[in-house]
Amino acid sequence: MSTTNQALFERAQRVIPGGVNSPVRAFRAVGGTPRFITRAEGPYIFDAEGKRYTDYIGSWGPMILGHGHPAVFDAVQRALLDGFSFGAPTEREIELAEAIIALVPGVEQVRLVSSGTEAGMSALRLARGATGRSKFIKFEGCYHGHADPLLVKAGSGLATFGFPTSAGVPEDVVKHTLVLPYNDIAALEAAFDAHGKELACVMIEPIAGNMNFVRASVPFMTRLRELCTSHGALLVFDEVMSGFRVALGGAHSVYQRLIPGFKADVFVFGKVIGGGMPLAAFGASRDVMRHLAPLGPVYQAGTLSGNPVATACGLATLKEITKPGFFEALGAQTQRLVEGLEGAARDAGVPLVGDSEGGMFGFFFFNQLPQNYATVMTTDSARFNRFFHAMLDRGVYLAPALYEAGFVSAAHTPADIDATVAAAREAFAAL
Ligand code: KE4
Repeated sequence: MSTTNQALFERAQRVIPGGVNSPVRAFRAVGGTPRFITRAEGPYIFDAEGKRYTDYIGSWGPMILGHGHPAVFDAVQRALLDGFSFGAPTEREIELAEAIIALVPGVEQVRLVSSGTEAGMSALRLARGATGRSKFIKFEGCYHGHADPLLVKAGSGLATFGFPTSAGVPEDVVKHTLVLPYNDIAALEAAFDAHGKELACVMIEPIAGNMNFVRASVPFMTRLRELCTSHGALLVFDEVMSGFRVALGGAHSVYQRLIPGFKADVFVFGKVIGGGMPLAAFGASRDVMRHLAPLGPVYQAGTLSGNPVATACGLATLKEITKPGFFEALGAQTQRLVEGLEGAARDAGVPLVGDSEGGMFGFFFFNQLPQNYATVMTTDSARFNRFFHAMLDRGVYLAPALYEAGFVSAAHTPADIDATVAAAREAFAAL
């Protein structure tokens, strides 16, 4: 039955709130009708009207290999033949935990879960249980999933609605959550002066993809590490988006190169680690992880945690991205895209700046790279929305919100990148 995106959207809205199972998909920030995707292949996705788009969302990060990678498909198919879910330990969970530990210095043990929200929520509970403290710091513009204590000035989704917090989150659940401006050393020092010994942790997106693309500055990250160490607070790296995406060792490896001896304490992973299947993880030293049930008093559990099919998908994905040269090639393509967009904008007299690391990128209709959420939200959203639709009309699927990051996969060829830049040239001319 051939049908249109609009017809599907109307039907969906009758039975699913907003017609979507995750708010950002509803195109509320950019307007217009969401595309209902029927299938995907390599760097492309196809909508209900048979239109092809070059995909720069990649399921919001997981599809780093592109869609339908044969080795991943085979691994998932084989896993399915052995069973969908057992609710019992499997060797593959050990293999995935070992693979993560091998790639992330500082992680000695891992717990697998089913979503980034679950991983972030559990990492916070673990940090609180391990330190016996309740307060923690997060940063405006960073999003760590939708667990109540973390839904305070979240940077993803809520940023559009402008709600400082989500409805339904009782005041006393967020009273321990301190929200600071990103990259603001003075605010950080003041918060530690006031609450240092009460802080269980500081949770941060080291390269923030939920306010498009903002890097923690080296001085800020250096000071953050010092303050956490001197006050006994755990430094929690939320690498759900940046992990195995900006580099094989995630943003952590980027900051280890920039800051000698740098190490975070707790890590949160998702997206790429599941290869498109529901799988996420959190990890830390053995000394921190020993607080988790069944060893310790911090409870955490999950029916589908470490699911055998999802772990097969994640392992097959990891196997591909650890191949020599993978990130060099991916980084070069992503850089080519950003430089192409900047060049097209410059030739059209449109202020646009971009940045990228590995397979993750961002760009702003602005004259310099924002260093925090407040600045990101002053960038030209009307122009972004017009650009978004001009590109969508030309078969390029960018993130439908100016505060979201973009993703390039290994399946994107130089020709795909050049075609995207050509579409941008047309879009700028049309704007
Ligand atoms: P999930 O529960 O959506 O798997 O992960 C939550 C999460 C945690 N931490 C970071 C840094 C994240 O980026 C996310 C989820 N990212 C959003 C994109 N901005 C997912 C897309 C969506 O909400 O639909």
